[in-house]
Amino acid sequence: MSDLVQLTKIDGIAVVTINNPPVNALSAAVSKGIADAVAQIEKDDTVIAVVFIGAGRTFIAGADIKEFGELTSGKIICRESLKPLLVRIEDLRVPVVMAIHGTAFGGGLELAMAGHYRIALPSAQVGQPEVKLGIIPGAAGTQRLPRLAGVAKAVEMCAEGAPVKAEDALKCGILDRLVEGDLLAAALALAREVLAKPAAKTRERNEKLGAPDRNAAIFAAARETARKKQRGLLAPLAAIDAVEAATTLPFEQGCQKEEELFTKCLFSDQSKALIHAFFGEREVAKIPDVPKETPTRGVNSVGIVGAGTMGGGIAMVFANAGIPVLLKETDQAALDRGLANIQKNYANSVKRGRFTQQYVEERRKLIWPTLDYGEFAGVDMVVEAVFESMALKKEVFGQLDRVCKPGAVLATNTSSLDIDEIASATGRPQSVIGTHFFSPANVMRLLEIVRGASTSKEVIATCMQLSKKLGKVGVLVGNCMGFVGNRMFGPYRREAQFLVEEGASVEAVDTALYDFGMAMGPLATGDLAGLDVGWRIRKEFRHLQKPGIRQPLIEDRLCESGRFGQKTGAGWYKYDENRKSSPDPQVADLIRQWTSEGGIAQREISAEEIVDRCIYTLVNEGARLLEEGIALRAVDIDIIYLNGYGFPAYRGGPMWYADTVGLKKVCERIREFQQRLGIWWEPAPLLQRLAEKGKTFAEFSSRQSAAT
Ligand code: 3H9
Repeated sequence: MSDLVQLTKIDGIAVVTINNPPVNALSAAVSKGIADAVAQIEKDDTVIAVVFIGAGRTFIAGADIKEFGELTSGKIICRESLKPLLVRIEDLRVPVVMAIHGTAFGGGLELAMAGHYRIALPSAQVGQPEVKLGIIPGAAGTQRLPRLAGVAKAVEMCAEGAPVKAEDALKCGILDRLVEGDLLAAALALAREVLAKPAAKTRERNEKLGAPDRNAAIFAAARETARKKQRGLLAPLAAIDAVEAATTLPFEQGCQKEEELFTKCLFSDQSKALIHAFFGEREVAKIPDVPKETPTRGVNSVGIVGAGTMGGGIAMVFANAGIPVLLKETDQAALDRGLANIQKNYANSVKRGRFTQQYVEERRKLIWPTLDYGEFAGVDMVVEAVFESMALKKEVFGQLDRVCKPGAVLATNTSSLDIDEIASATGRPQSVIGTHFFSPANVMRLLEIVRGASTSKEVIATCMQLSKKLGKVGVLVGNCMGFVGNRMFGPYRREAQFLVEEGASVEAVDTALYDFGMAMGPLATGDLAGLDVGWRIRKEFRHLQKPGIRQPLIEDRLCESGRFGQKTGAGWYKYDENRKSSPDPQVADLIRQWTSEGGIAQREISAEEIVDRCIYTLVNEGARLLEEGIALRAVDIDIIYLNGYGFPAYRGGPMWYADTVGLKKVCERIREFQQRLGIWWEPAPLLQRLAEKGKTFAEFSSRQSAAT
């Protein structure tokens, strides 16, 4: 018997304990351990019942995802199917009780469903989250789940992948009993209780499989929802097909259909990209020179300077994590406006069913208004969220330096300004760090954490840990204009504008990128964020522009004519009172007029060119950031783009996408653009080198990590 799976016997009941920390992933070795245990149980006539349980913090969080990567990359050539083993468990002549705590996800739930009874702690969760990895359940989950939970619930769980709380799982029939306290004792008691009852095999329970008419409506609605809410993803549709097979085919044939769909999904680029994103999200938490033993500072109270859109949103983020907030403004009217906005946002969350009224009231009580910096004397951390002006930020940090206690973390929510210059306004630059939240701060998952030249490792570790507590994905980046996300976004939006100037319509540019999978087109994004923001920055930095280099001309003109985007009802598009956009012929006329004045030739531009120019400019700038060390690894850039900029997760992020296309091909296309369009398209040196050597960004990053 392996260390990963232990078989013991308690009063005739065989107890199979899975012990593969941290999450008891069902690796090949664990499956082998379970198969060995089952073989022994099959041979042992004295066994009267069986209990399966997980050691440590969970039951089983699913198949070992790392092994999927090894399989699709050819490192291992075959994976033994779990299905026959599950049938053997289901066919055991004695009752089998699955005892669930923590999570029974993916293969974990599939194993649990092969038992005859399922008992769980109320805190447990079950789910088939495979679609989030671009695959579908592969061990008969799509066939057993509808037999336990009914067709509608099974379709929802397999196609959407959301976890289901124990209480709901009990209601829909996935679980048979919830217990408080000692789970093993309760499972043994249940096993004894059901000794005399014939064991119901899930695969033979057909009563919940429904009628064809009703099922047809369920599948049609699910497909429509999947196409809308999981746009571009193949796995949700495959999952629906597989559950449908459970309702039309006998179990074994249904399983075959599931296997075909599973294999197709597993070897798809989408699945590789989503698995990259899953591990990437965990990888970015690991900072090579900030080991996980680095001491952290406790953050149990926070001050926020500025109650505008960002400050208010950030206050909600901390309050939602249970951390009390002192929210400061310069005058009572601004403070009242900020608090009213917070109240409105919370009310909307209640209306949309995201939070309960009680939850919101409790959170709201954690936000305390103040006009006085003096009140920040006791807080553990301050986040400055004032207007993007260096002079103002330095003044704020000077004040904070005077009032805050030693050891307080002093963070700035700048989206582009120099952290070191801000830190220079204090006598403690080691405590100063950037925390770049994305708007709306209480919704967006990304948090760029910006390391200044003097920021201490302790402060970095504190903010990385805090990001998790706040429900954010924290990515550590270096200090430069725009950091990682915005430094790449600048060229991306610039290219979108050049395309419009050269003859592509506003809608054609946005549609091409939307169809590529971006949450929104670049021009519509500008309208949403406010075109005036970039316009002001460009005006401030115009003196730095090199003469003779092409600059976009239309957005500045739109701003000069008062078109700031959604907030003024007009930008690249026009907007009605509900902020619904429509193409504006007036803009098309203005563009024609301005480009003709500027002498820019017009031509037909394909969707392919639009996508290549916009996405490859992201990649090219990403390569520079990587070589400069501003981004630690290619995956850090990917995670930033997936969580902060609406890049489609099933393409894995810009750097992963480029690796998938092949850097040689990407570099050749960039050279083609360079010849035709000039200076902005000089290929990044790192990209050129990797392309020449036939390497990927991922390989470059893993070599860098190994070297540190
Ligand atoms: C599947 O089951 C297919 C089946 O149909 C069978 C087909 C035959 N594998 O997230 P955390 C690692 S597909 C390998 O930080 P938390 C994770 O990388 C699978 N590794 O903890 C991390 O490693 P490190 C379906 C895994 O408490 C460490 O464990 N299941 C796996 O915040 C801790 O993870 C899923 O999709 C895995 N399955 O969250 C569930 N899971 O420390 C995926 C985790 O080196 N997992 N790791 O960075 C999760 O959703 C979360 O990990 C969970 C715990 C909620 C369980």
